[in-house]
Amino acid sequence: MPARPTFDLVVAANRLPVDQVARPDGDIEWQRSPGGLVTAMESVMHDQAGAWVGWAGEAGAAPAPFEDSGIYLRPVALSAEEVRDYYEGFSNDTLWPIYHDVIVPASFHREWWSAYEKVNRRFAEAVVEVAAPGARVWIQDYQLQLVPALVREARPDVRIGWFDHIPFPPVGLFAQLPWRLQLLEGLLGADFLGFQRRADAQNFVRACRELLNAKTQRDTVTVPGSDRRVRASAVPISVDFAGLDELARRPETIARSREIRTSLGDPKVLMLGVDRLDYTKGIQHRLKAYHELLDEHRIGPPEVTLVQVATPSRERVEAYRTLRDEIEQTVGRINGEFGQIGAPAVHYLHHSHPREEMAALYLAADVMLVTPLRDGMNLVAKEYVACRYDLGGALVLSEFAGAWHELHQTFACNPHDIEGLKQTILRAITTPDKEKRRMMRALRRRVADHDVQRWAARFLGALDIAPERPSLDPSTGHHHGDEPDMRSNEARGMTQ
Ligand code: GDG
Repeated sequence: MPARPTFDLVVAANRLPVDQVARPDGDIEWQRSPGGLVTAMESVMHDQAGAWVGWAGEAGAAPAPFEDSGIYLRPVALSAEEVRDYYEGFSNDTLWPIYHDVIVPASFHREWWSAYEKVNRRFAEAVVEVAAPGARVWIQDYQLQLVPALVREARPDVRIGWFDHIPFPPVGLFAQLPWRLQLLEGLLGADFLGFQRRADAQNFVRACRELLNAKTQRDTVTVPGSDRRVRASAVPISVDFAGLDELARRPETIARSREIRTSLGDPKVLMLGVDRLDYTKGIQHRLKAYHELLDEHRIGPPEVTLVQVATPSRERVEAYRTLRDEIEQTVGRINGEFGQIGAPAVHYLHHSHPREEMAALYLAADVMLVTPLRDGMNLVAKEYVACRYDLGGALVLSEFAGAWHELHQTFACNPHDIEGLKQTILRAITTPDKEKRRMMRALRRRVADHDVQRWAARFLGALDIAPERPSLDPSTGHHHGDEPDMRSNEARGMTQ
């Protein structure tokens, strides 16, 4: 048997960046899923070979490891019960609600926790198997919070980073978790922990101080019972700006965006929402504001219309099934009351679309509605900006999205304030084009400069120097506290 290959860079994420598709002849093949994370990884993997550890998406035995476009993929098996308990259960029905302000109540089940522990152990074993001596290991997200400590236990030679794609909750909410200490100890196995916002990193540091009695200083936690230090700071994720900009400029995309507008009856104002169908995304709040605007005759079809893409998500979790029913009922009611023949008030699409179609939709939309109640970052907001090479469009953005801390020239809103949201939507419609172009230009500068390639480079740079030089930002040489986020936005006021 040939020796198993090992790699200097190992990524571990719940999902592999490929999907299994059955061919007509019954064979299966793998299709690359074009997420931002994959693009980011490709950008850091050209001069070093990398491996990716993750679940292939189907319950049962794992396929053998294989290579895809230069990345060694190491599948991890999950049984049907593990998918239910580790993934749908503990990850999506315990951690997800706690980490998103308990918008819906969280469920606590001890057998879910056991499955979470067991699966995290399996991921750690796979990482250990493919990591070369001294490798950099980059673990992704809330499904794998125990992996850092498990990898460290087996392999003190490797450097371990973890990135949190979702918010990290305030200690008052985090403390509800019966397994809060194990989760913190799991994460403290890392050398560097990256978060979307400074507030998330601060929540983590505070949880270590209050729940573990750990010594903390600014962004650094000293692991109790040792002198090892772990750094926790903000490295906000982004999108492949150049790739999206290029896609949006293609003649086919431009033609398709015109075609979309024509088939919608050439509305004066096309509004767009694009979300996974999730209760964190504020889809109901958005529909309520829209419904009231129609009801008050401030807007109406055929001049104004709304396209809502709600991509199917986590359909076996009860809260998601209920949400889908609620949203579909609301859409039906709005269309029943305000639609006209050939001109519905809401075009609701509950299926996913190819990336080319998404780019055409972004390019077609005059007003993009991004109104989450809580969101780690929200890539849709940044994708919209990256596609608007024409400087058209207006972005309505919730203060509760991580993206709001970076994207300053938006129509900012508090989605809980329905009256305020209505005003903001009207302002996004009526603000003169010249002003909107100025805003879009500023937004594009920000996203172009802070793209996903830079995010990955910053994360790995921080991992390389942590924790010896804890407070230095590798990309700018500035201290992290200098980052323009929350404070500058607060200074502007939230009413823009
Ligand atoms: C988590 C955090 C954080 C959606 N529908 C289709 C489609 N999409 C793509 C979008 C976008 C992605 O899915 C959704 O990303 P978001 O960032 O908006 O939200 P989450 O899925 O909740 O992601 C979030 C993110 O992780 C990254 O760290 O920003 O806060 O919750 O890229 O374009 N793509 C295609 N067809 C669709 O129908 N092709």
